[in-house]
Amino acid sequence: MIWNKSKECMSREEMRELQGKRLHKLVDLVYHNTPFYRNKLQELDITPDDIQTIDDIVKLPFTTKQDLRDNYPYGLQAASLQEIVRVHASSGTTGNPTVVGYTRRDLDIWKEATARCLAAYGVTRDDVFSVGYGYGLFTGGLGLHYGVEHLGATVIPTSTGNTEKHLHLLRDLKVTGLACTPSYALYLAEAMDKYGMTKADLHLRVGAFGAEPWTENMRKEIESKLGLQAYNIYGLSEISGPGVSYECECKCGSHICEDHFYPEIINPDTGEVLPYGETGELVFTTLTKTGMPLLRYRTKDLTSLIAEPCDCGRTSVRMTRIIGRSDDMLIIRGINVFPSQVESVILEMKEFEPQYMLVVDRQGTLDTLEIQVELRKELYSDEMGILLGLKKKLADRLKSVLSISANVKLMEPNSIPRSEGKGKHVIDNRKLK
Ligand code: ADP
Ligand code: K
Ligand code: ZN
Repeated sequence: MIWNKSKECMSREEMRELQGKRLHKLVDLVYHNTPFYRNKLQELDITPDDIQTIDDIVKLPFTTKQDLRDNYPYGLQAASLQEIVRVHASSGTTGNPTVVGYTRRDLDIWKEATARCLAAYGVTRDDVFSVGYGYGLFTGGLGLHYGVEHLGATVIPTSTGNTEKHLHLLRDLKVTGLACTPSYALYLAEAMDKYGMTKADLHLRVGAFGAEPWTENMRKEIESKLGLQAYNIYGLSEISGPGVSYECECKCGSHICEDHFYPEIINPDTGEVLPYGETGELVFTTLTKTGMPLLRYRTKDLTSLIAEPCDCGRTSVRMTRIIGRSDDMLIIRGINVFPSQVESVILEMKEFEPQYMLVVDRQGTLDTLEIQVELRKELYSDEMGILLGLKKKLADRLKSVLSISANVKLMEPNSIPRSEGKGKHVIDNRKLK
Protein backbone atom coordinates (compact mmCIF):
# COMPACT_ATOMS: atom_id res chain seq x y z
CA MET A 1 0.00 0.00 0.00
CA ILE A 2 1.18 3.53 -0.70
CA TRP A 3 0.68 5.76 2.34
CA ASN A 4 0.95 9.13 0.63
CA LYS A 5 0.37 8.68 -3.07
CA SER A 6 0.39 12.39 -3.83
CA LYS A 7 3.98 12.68 -2.57
CA GLU A 8 5.45 9.23 -3.15
CA CYS A 9 4.23 9.07 -6.75
CA MET A 10 4.68 12.71 -7.80
CA SER A 11 6.03 13.39 -11.28
CA ARG A 12 9.72 14.25 -11.27
CA GLU A 13 9.04 17.82 -12.45
CA GLU A 14 6.47 18.44 -9.73
CA MET A 15 8.79 16.98 -7.11
CA ARG A 16 11.70 19.19 -8.16
CA GLU A 17 9.46 22.23 -8.15
CA LEU A 18 8.23 21.40 -4.64
CA GLN A 19 11.80 20.78 -3.46
CA GLY A 20 12.90 24.12 -4.88
CA LYS A 21 10.14 26.01 -3.09
CA ARG A 22 10.87 24.23 0.16
CA LEU A 23 14.60 24.84 -0.18
CA HIS A 24 14.01 28.57 -0.58
CA LYS A 25 11.86 28.61 2.57
CA LEU A 26 14.43 26.56 4.45
CA VAL A 27 17.29 28.89 3.58
CA ASP A 28 15.13 31.84 4.60
CA LEU A 29 14.40 30.11 7.92
CA VAL A 30 18.01 29.32 8.83
CA TYR A 31 19.25 32.69 7.57
CA HIS A 32 17.00 34.41 10.08
CA ASN A 33 17.03 31.89 12.92
CA THR A 34 20.37 30.07 13.03
CA PRO A 35 23.34 32.41 13.54
CA PHE A 36 25.68 29.57 12.52
CA TYR A 37 24.11 29.38 9.05
CA ARG A 38 23.62 33.11 8.75
CA ASN A 39 27.37 33.58 9.20
CA LYS A 40 28.20 30.83 6.75
CA LEU A 41 25.83 32.20 4.12
CA GLN A 42 27.10 35.72 4.59
CA GLU A 43 30.67 34.53 4.16
CA LEU A 44 29.60 33.01 0.85
CA ASP A 45 27.67 36.16 -0.01
CA ILE A 46 24.39 34.26 -0.37
CA THR A 47 20.95 35.52 0.63
CA PRO A 48 17.73 33.48 0.61
CA ASP A 49 16.78 35.16 -2.68
CA ASP A 50 19.72 33.46 -4.40
CA ILE A 51 18.08 30.10 -3.77
CA GLN A 52 15.02 29.68 -5.99
CA THR A 53 15.20 26.18 -7.51
CA ILE A 54 16.51 22.89 -6.22
CA ASP A 55 19.49 23.20 -8.59
CA ASP A 56 20.66 26.18 -6.53
CA ILE A 57 21.45 23.77 -3.68
CA VAL A 58 25.06 23.43 -4.90
CA LYS A 59 25.66 27.04 -3.83
CA LEU A 60 25.00 26.10 -0.20
CA PRO A 61 27.64 25.04 2.33
CA PHE A 62 27.92 21.53 3.74
CA THR A 63 27.24 20.73 7.40
CA THR A 64 29.24 18.11 9.32
CA LYS A 65 29.05 16.27 12.63
CA GLN A 66 31.98 18.45 13.70
CA ASP A 67 29.74 21.51 13.25
CA LEU A 68 27.20 19.94 15.59
CA ARG A 69 29.96 19.20 18.06
CA ASP A 70 31.38 22.73 17.91
CA ASN A 71 27.91 24.13 18.56
CA TYR A 72 26.90 21.67 21.28
CA PRO A 73 24.21 21.40 22.50
CA TYR A 74 21.67 23.71 20.89
CA GLY A 75 23.75 25.92 18.59
CA LEU A 76 22.28 24.63 15.34
CA GLN A 77 18.65 24.79 16.44
CA ALA A 78 16.50 27.19 14.47
CA ALA A 79 13.68 27.05 17.01
CA SER A 80 13.61 28.27 20.59
CA LEU A 81 13.36 25.73 23.41
CA GLN A 82 9.76 26.81 23.79
CA GLU A 83 9.00 25.28 20.40
CA ILE A 84 11.18 22.19 20.88
CA VAL A 85 9.07 19.36 22.31
CA ARG A 86 11.56 16.48 22.23
CA VAL A 87 15.31 15.89 22.14
CA HIS A 88 17.19 12.81 20.96
CA ALA A 89 20.94 12.22 20.91
CA SER A 90 23.39 10.05 19.00
CA SER A 91 27.07 9.24 19.52
CA GLY A 92 29.47 12.11 18.97
CA THR A 93 33.00 11.52 17.80
CA THR A 94 34.35 12.33 21.27
CA GLY A 95 32.89 13.65 24.47
CA ASN A 96 29.57 15.22 23.74
CA PRO A 97 26.75 13.46 21.94
CA THR A 98 25.05 14.92 18.89
CA VAL A 99 21.85 16.54 20.12
CA VAL A 100 18.75 16.93 17.94
CA GLY A 101 15.70 18.98 18.97
CA TYR A 102 12.30 18.37 17.36
CA THR A 103 9.38 20.74 17.08
CA ARG A 104 5.87 19.31 17.04
CA ARG A 105 5.93 19.70 13.28
CA ASP A 106 9.21 17.75 13.02
CA LEU A 107 7.66 14.89 14.98
CA ASP A 108 4.67 14.94 12.59
CA ILE A 109 7.01 14.71 9.58
CA TRP A 110 8.96 11.90 11.20
CA LYS A 111 5.92 9.78 11.98
CA GLU A 112 4.55 10.42 8.48
CA ALA A 113 7.87 9.17 7.06
CA THR A 114 7.83 6.06 9.26
CA ALA A 115 4.20 5.34 8.37
CA ARG A 116 5.19 5.51 4.68
CA CYS A 117 7.81 2.83 5.35
CA LEU A 118 5.44 0.54 7.18
CA ALA A 119 2.75 0.89 4.52
CA ALA A 120 5.34 0.04 1.87
CA TYR A 121 6.12 -3.18 3.76
CA GLY A 122 2.44 -4.06 3.59
CA VAL A 123 1.68 -3.31 7.26
CA THR A 124 -1.99 -2.54 7.96
CA ARG A 125 -4.16 -1.75 10.98
CA ASP A 126 -4.55 -5.48 11.51
CA ASP A 127 -0.88 -5.89 12.36
CA VAL A 128 0.63 -6.11 15.84
CA PHE A 129 4.15 -4.71 15.79
CA SER A 130 6.91 -5.33 18.30
CA VAL A 131 9.51 -2.56 18.41
CA GLY A 132 12.78 -4.13 19.49
CA TYR A 133 14.97 -1.05 18.99
CA GLY A 134 16.18 0.70 22.11
CA TYR A 135 13.81 3.26 23.58
CA GLY A 136 15.52 6.33 24.95
CA LEU A 137 17.95 8.83 23.51
CA PHE A 138 18.38 6.73 20.36
CA THR A 139 15.84 7.40 17.65
CA GLY A 140 15.11 3.75 16.80
CA GLY A 141 12.55 2.91 19.50
CA LEU A 142 10.38 6.00 19.63
CA GLY A 143 10.73 6.58 15.88
CA LEU A 144 9.15 3.25 14.93
CA HIS A 145 6.76 3.46 17.86
CA TYR A 146 5.00 6.58 16.68
CA GLY A 147 5.03 5.40 13.06
CA VAL A 148 3.18 2.20 13.97
CA GLU A 149 0.63 4.15 16.02
CA HIS A 150 0.19 6.74 13.28
CA LEU A 151 -0.52 4.01 10.75
CA GLY A 152 -3.03 2.54 13.13
CA ALA A 153 -1.41 -0.84 13.76
CA THR A 154 -0.86 -2.01 17.34
CA VAL A 155 2.54 -1.23 18.85
CA ILE A 156 4.26 -3.32 21.54
CA PRO A 157 7.14 -1.22 22.95
CA THR A 158 9.35 -4.21 23.74
CA SER A 159 12.69 -2.35 23.47
CA THR A 160 15.98 -4.24 23.87
CA GLY A 161 17.52 -6.39 26.54
CA ASN A 162 15.34 -9.39 27.31
CA THR A 163 15.33 -12.00 24.59
CA GLU A 164 13.27 -14.65 26.36
CA LYS A 165 10.56 -12.16 27.24
CA HIS A 166 10.62 -10.82 23.70
CA LEU A 167 10.03 -14.29 22.27
CA HIS A 168 7.16 -14.90 24.70
CA LEU A 169 5.58 -11.59 23.74
CA LEU A 170 5.94 -12.41 20.03
CA ARG A 171 4.17 -15.72 20.59
CA ASP A 172 1.52 -14.78 23.16
CA LEU A 173 0.48 -11.41 21.76
CA LYS A 174 0.26 -12.81 18.24
CA VAL A 175 2.80 -10.32 16.96
CA THR A 176 2.88 -10.10 13.15
CA GLY A 177 5.53 -7.40 12.68
CA LEU A 178 9.01 -6.96 14.11
CA ALA A 179 11.34 -3.96 14.06
CA CYS A 180 14.92 -4.34 15.29
CA THR A 181 18.48 -4.51 13.97
CA PRO A 182 19.01 -7.30 11.43
CA SER A 183 21.60 -8.91 13.68
CA TYR A 184 19.17 -8.97 16.59
CA ALA A 185 16.56 -10.57 14.33
CA LEU A 186 19.02 -13.38 13.66
CA TYR A 187 19.80 -13.61 17.35
CA LEU A 188 16.09 -13.97 18.17
CA ALA A 189 15.83 -16.69 15.55
CA GLU A 190 18.68 -18.62 17.14
CA ALA A 191 17.38 -18.11 20.64
CA MET A 192 14.01 -19.69 19.74
CA ASP A 193 15.65 -23.07 19.86
CA LYS A 194 16.96 -22.49 23.34
CA TYR A 195 13.47 -21.61 24.61
CA GLY A 196 11.83 -24.52 22.88
CA MET A 197 10.07 -22.52 20.17
CA THR A 198 9.95 -22.80 16.41
CA LYS A 199 8.82 -20.25 13.88
CA ALA A 200 5.52 -22.14 13.69
CA ASP A 201 4.79 -20.93 17.25
CA LEU A 202 5.08 -17.34 16.03
CA HIS A 203 2.81 -15.32 13.75
CA LEU A 204 5.42 -13.04 12.21
CA ARG A 205 4.92 -11.96 8.61
CA VAL A 206 6.83 -8.70 8.19
CA GLY A 207 9.99 -7.07 9.56
CA ALA A 208 11.59 -3.58 9.44
CA PHE A 209 15.33 -3.92 9.89
CA GLY A 210 18.01 -1.24 9.96
CA ALA A 211 20.37 0.91 12.06
CA GLU A 212 23.33 -1.10 10.72
CA PRO A 213 24.46 -2.41 7.32
CA TRP A 214 23.23 -5.84 6.27
CA THR A 215 23.32 -8.04 3.19
CA GLU A 216 21.06 -10.03 0.85
CA ASN A 217 22.31 -13.21 2.51
CA MET A 218 21.25 -11.94 5.91
CA ARG A 219 17.87 -11.09 4.44
CA LYS A 220 17.42 -14.65 3.17
CA GLU A 221 18.47 -16.08 6.50
CA ILE A 222 16.15 -13.82 8.53
CA GLU A 223 13.23 -14.50 6.20
CA SER A 224 13.59 -18.24 6.33
CA LYS A 225 14.34 -18.51 10.04
CA LEU A 226 11.59 -16.15 11.23
CA GLY A 227 9.07 -16.82 8.47
CA LEU A 228 8.60 -13.20 7.45
CA GLN A 229 9.32 -10.69 4.69
CA ALA A 230 12.33 -8.59 5.70
CA TYR A 231 12.60 -4.95 4.59
CA ASN A 232 15.27 -2.33 4.97
CA ILE A 233 14.69 0.90 6.89
CA TYR A 234 17.35 3.61 6.92
CA GLY A 235 17.75 6.81 8.84
CA LEU A 236 19.94 8.90 11.09
CA SER A 237 19.14 11.10 14.06
CA GLU A 238 20.54 14.27 12.55
CA ILE A 239 17.98 14.05 9.71
CA SER A 240 15.17 12.83 12.03
CA GLY A 241 15.68 9.09 12.66
CA PRO A 242 14.55 5.84 11.02
CA GLY A 243 12.24 6.46 8.07
CA VAL A 244 14.45 8.63 5.87
CA SER A 245 14.25 5.79 3.32
CA TYR A 246 12.57 2.39 3.02
CA GLU A 247 12.25 -0.58 0.71
CA CYS A 248 9.02 -1.43 -1.07
CA GLU A 249 7.78 -4.87 -2.09
CA CYS A 250 10.30 -4.87 -4.98
CA LYS A 251 13.24 -4.86 -2.51
CA CYS A 252 15.40 -3.05 -5.05
CA GLY A 253 16.75 -0.03 -3.23
CA SER A 254 15.22 2.19 -0.54
CA HIS A 255 12.81 4.98 -1.51
CA ILE A 256 13.82 8.30 0.00
CA CYS A 257 11.16 10.62 1.47
CA GLU A 258 12.62 13.27 -0.80
CA ASP A 259 9.86 15.80 -0.35
CA HIS A 260 11.29 16.12 3.18
CA PHE A 261 14.91 14.94 2.89
CA TYR A 262 16.73 15.98 -0.28
CA PRO A 263 19.55 13.55 -1.19
CA GLU A 264 22.82 14.22 -3.01
CA ILE A 265 25.84 11.99 -3.60
CA ILE A 266 29.22 13.69 -3.42
CA ASN A 267 32.82 12.76 -3.86
CA PRO A 268 33.90 12.66 -0.19
CA ASP A 269 37.34 14.08 -0.99
CA THR A 270 36.35 17.01 -3.20
CA GLY A 271 32.70 17.71 -2.31
CA GLU A 272 31.79 17.56 -6.00
CA VAL A 273 28.22 16.36 -6.67
CA LEU A 274 28.17 13.03 -8.53
CA PRO A 275 25.53 11.92 -11.05
CA TYR A 276 22.87 9.28 -10.29
CA GLY A 277 24.33 5.78 -10.28
CA GLU A 278 27.77 6.74 -9.00
CA THR A 279 28.89 5.72 -5.53
CA GLY A 280 29.91 8.37 -3.04
CA GLU A 281 28.94 10.01 0.23
CA LEU A 282 25.26 10.57 0.90
CA VAL A 283 24.27 14.13 1.82
CA PHE A 284 20.84 15.25 3.05
CA THR A 285 19.11 18.60 3.29
CA THR A 286 16.07 18.64 5.59
CA LEU A 287 13.60 20.55 3.42
CA THR A 288 10.81 20.88 5.97
CA LYS A 289 12.26 20.56 9.47
CA THR A 290 12.03 23.55 11.79
CA GLY A 291 13.74 22.40 15.03
CA MET A 292 17.23 21.65 13.78
CA PRO A 293 17.05 22.02 10.00
CA LEU A 294 20.32 21.10 8.28
CA LEU A 295 21.78 22.20 4.95
CA ARG A 296 23.64 19.51 3.02
CA TYR A 297 24.48 17.33 6.02
CA ARG A 298 27.30 14.90 5.27
CA THR A 299 26.18 11.48 6.51
CA LYS A 300 29.54 9.80 5.73
CA ASP A 301 27.49 6.82 4.50
CA LEU A 302 28.64 5.51 1.11
CA THR A 303 25.93 4.58 -1.38
CA SER A 304 24.48 5.52 -4.79
CA LEU A 305 21.13 6.83 -6.00
CA ILE A 306 18.72 5.29 -8.53
CA ALA A 307 16.44 7.73 -10.34
CA GLU A 308 14.36 5.40 -12.54
CA PRO A 309 10.75 4.92 -11.43
CA CYS A 310 10.13 1.72 -9.50
CA ASP A 311 7.76 -1.13 -10.39
CA CYS A 312 5.84 -0.39 -7.19
CA GLY A 313 4.56 2.86 -8.70
CA ARG A 314 6.60 5.19 -6.52
CA THR A 315 8.64 7.79 -8.38
CA SER A 316 10.90 8.81 -5.49
CA VAL A 317 14.66 8.42 -5.84
CA ARG A 318 16.02 5.23 -4.28
CA MET A 319 19.33 4.62 -2.51
CA THR A 320 21.22 1.34 -2.73
CA ARG A 321 22.47 -0.49 0.37
CA ILE A 322 25.06 1.34 2.45
CA ILE A 323 28.39 -0.18 1.42
CA GLY A 324 30.58 1.52 4.00
CA ARG A 325 31.57 4.79 5.64
CA SER A 326 33.91 7.56 4.59
CA ASP A 327 35.00 8.00 8.22
CA ASP A 328 36.10 5.53 10.90
CA MET A 329 32.72 5.14 12.62
CA LEU A 330 31.88 1.57 13.59
CA ILE A 331 28.36 0.27 14.07
CA ILE A 332 28.28 -2.27 16.85
CA ARG A 333 24.92 -3.86 17.64
CA GLY A 334 23.29 -0.97 15.80
CA ILE A 335 25.06 1.62 17.94
CA ASN A 336 27.52 4.07 16.45
CA VAL A 337 30.99 3.91 17.99
CA PHE A 338 33.90 6.19 17.13
CA PRO A 339 37.43 5.02 18.03
CA SER A 340 38.04 8.61 19.16
CA GLN A 341 35.47 8.12 21.96
CA VAL A 342 37.54 5.21 23.29
CA GLU A 343 40.70 7.27 22.95
CA SER A 344 39.26 10.15 24.96
CA VAL A 345 38.31 7.80 27.81
CA ILE A 346 41.76 6.21 27.87
CA LEU A 347 43.55 9.55 27.77
CA GLU A 348 41.45 10.90 30.60
CA MET A 349 42.26 7.89 32.82
CA LYS A 350 45.84 8.33 33.90
CA GLU A 351 46.36 4.65 34.72
CA PHE A 352 46.70 3.61 31.07
CA GLU A 353 49.24 4.16 28.32
CA PRO A 354 47.86 6.20 25.42
CA GLN A 355 47.90 3.07 23.22
CA TYR A 356 44.77 1.09 22.48
CA MET A 357 43.14 -1.24 20.00
CA LEU A 358 39.46 -1.93 19.33
CA VAL A 359 38.87 -5.52 18.29
CA VAL A 360 35.40 -6.02 16.84
CA ASP A 361 34.11 -9.50 16.17
CA ARG A 362 30.90 -11.42 15.79
CA GLN A 363 30.06 -14.34 18.06
CA GLY A 364 27.21 -16.22 16.47
CA THR A 365 25.03 -13.32 15.39
CA LEU A 366 26.01 -10.74 17.97
CA ASP A 367 28.79 -8.18 17.66
CA THR A 368 31.46 -8.10 20.34
CA LEU A 369 33.88 -5.32 21.22
CA GLU A 370 37.18 -5.83 23.00
CA ILE A 371 39.34 -2.90 24.06
CA GLN A 372 43.00 -3.73 24.45
CA VAL A 373 44.99 -1.38 26.67
CA GLU A 374 48.28 -1.32 28.53
CA LEU A 375 48.69 -0.25 32.13
CA ARG A 376 51.30 2.40 32.76
CA LYS A 377 54.53 0.60 33.55
CA GLU A 378 54.80 2.01 37.05
CA LEU A 379 51.33 0.64 37.85
CA TYR A 380 51.97 -2.78 36.43
CA SER A 381 51.34 -5.27 39.20
CA ASP A 382 50.88 -8.96 39.71
CA GLU A 383 48.10 -8.41 42.16
CA MET A 384 44.81 -9.67 40.77
CA GLY A 385 42.65 -7.37 42.89
CA ILE A 386 44.33 -4.23 41.60
CA LEU A 387 44.18 -5.38 37.99
CA LEU A 388 40.53 -6.37 38.19
CA GLY A 389 39.66 -3.06 39.83
CA LEU A 390 41.32 -1.07 37.06
CA LYS A 391 39.71 -3.21 34.39
CA LYS A 392 36.31 -2.64 35.88
CA LYS A 393 36.90 1.08 36.25
CA LEU A 394 37.75 1.37 32.56
CA ALA A 395 34.90 -0.91 31.47
CA ASP A 396 32.36 1.12 33.46
CA ARG A 397 33.62 4.38 32.04
CA LEU A 398 33.54 3.01 28.47
CA LYS A 399 30.02 1.74 28.97
CA SER A 400 28.81 5.12 30.07
CA VAL A 401 30.45 6.89 27.12
CA LEU A 402 29.73 4.34 24.37
CA SER A 403 26.32 3.08 25.57
CA ILE A 404 27.40 -0.50 24.89
CA SER A 405 29.53 -2.81 26.99
CA ALA A 406 33.04 -3.66 25.94
CA ASN A 407 35.36 -6.35 27.20
CA VAL A 408 38.58 -4.75 28.50
CA LYS A 409 41.76 -6.74 27.95
CA LEU A 410 44.90 -5.64 29.80
CA MET A 411 47.94 -6.23 27.65
CA GLU A 412 51.62 -6.65 28.50
CA PRO A 413 53.61 -3.41 28.45
CA ASN A 414 54.72 -2.47 24.93
CA SER A 415 52.63 -5.16 23.28
CA ILE A 416 50.22 -2.91 21.37
CA PRO A 417 51.86 -1.88 18.09
CA ARG A 418 53.09 1.72 18.11
CA SER A 419 53.05 3.57 14.86
CA GLU A 420 54.23 6.93 13.71
CA GLY A 421 51.57 9.27 12.45
CA LYS A 422 48.01 8.05 12.35
CA GLY A 423 47.96 4.76 14.22
CA LYS A 424 45.76 1.82 13.42
CA HIS A 425 43.27 1.43 16.23
CA VAL A 426 40.67 -0.96 14.87
CA ILE A 427 40.69 -4.64 13.96
CA ASP A 428 37.28 -5.57 12.57
CA ASN A 429 37.00 -9.35 12.26
CA ARG A 430 33.30 -9.36 11.40
CA LYS A 431 32.72 -10.88 8.05
CA LEU A 432 29.34 -9.80 6.72
CA LYS A 433 27.83 -13.16 5.92
P1 ADP B 1 19.66 4.98 13.89
O1 ADP B 1 19.03 4.85 15.25
O2 ADP B 1 18.64 5.10 12.79
O3 ADP B 1 20.70 3.95 13.62
P2 ADP B 1 21.84 6.83 14.33
O4 ADP B 1 21.87 8.28 14.12
O5 ADP B 1 22.21 6.28 15.64
O6 ADP B 1 20.37 6.41 13.91
O7 ADP B 1 22.76 6.10 13.25
C1 ADP B 1 22.67 6.44 11.91
C2 ADP B 1 23.65 5.64 11.10
O8 ADP B 1 23.35 4.24 11.21
C3 ADP B 1 23.58 5.93 9.63
O9 ADP B 1 24.34 7.07 9.29
C4 ADP B 1 24.13 4.64 9.03
O10 ADP B 1 25.55 4.63 9.08
C5 ADP B 1 23.60 3.59 9.98
N1 ADP B 1 22.35 3.01 9.47
C6 ADP B 1 21.09 3.30 9.84
N2 ADP B 1 20.20 2.56 9.15
C7 ADP B 1 20.92 1.78 8.30
C8 ADP B 1 20.59 0.80 7.30
N3 ADP B 1 19.34 0.44 7.05
N4 ADP B 1 21.62 0.25 6.61
C9 ADP B 1 22.89 0.58 6.85
N5 ADP B 1 23.26 1.48 7.77
C10 ADP B 1 22.30 2.08 8.50
K1 K C 1 23.22 3.24 13.89
ZN1 ZN D 1 9.43 0.71 -5.14
